[in-house]
Amino acid sequence: QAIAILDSGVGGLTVAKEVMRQLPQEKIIYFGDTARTPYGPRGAEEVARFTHQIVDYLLQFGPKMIVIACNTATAVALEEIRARVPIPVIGVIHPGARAAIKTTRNQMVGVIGTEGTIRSHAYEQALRQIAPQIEVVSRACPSLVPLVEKGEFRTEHTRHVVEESLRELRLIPMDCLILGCTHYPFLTEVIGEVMGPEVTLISSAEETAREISTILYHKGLLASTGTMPVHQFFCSGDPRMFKSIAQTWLNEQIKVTP
Ligand code: DGN
Repeated sequence: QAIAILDSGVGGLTVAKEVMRQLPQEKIIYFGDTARTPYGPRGAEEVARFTHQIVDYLLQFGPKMIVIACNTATAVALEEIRARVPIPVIGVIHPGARAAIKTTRNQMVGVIGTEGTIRSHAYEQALRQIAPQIEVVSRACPSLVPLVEKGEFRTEHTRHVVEESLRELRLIPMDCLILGCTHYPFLTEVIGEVMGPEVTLISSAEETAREISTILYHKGLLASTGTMPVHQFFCSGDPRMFKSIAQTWLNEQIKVTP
């Protein structure tokens, strides 16, 4: 039985990679909705509808768990999907918030994400529920996902767009910044350079993988020892760019089914 991971495109691969590292025996079935990316500018209802469709598609494979590796989809659909699906379902917002709470020293945390995620205030809620003293400053960065989907991680243009997107946040004395979109870890180097060394960048991938591990352990669902998983990748659009980005990021050859 596999762990099913979904995103609007290549972003969830940042979570998949961490799952492969922390849980090397687990098989992953990944779905990237590259034909309909980006989700950020879409309304909540539409993103929720797409997420339900992908979950239904993935359920055909009889997974043991579903990971909504997209903040935009987590913000609008996690609770509904949890309520209707009989297996564990997790999103990426709570793990990201938890990682920031562990990291911040000055209790001032920045959040960047898509318009959908920022509009939902899901991070503020997740952070304040656990640590009400934390001050949260958030900004939508709608230009970043399209750059990542095009594989433009380190170009001059990317640097310029990141600088523009983070211009106001740089003036705020936060000590950590949540990359509240699973696409953003592809831009870690540039974002790190722009924010400067005093700001720790938080990706939810590591903490999400840890949560998956804990749930599978407690439910007695960890893969049996000695299995060598063959992961499966699906995308709804042209598989060429997806495959090229995925192979470079995961550092392995993969097969992508369109
Ligand atoms: N990777 C998605 C997220 O974490 O919000 C965003 C993708 C998008 O489609 N804008």
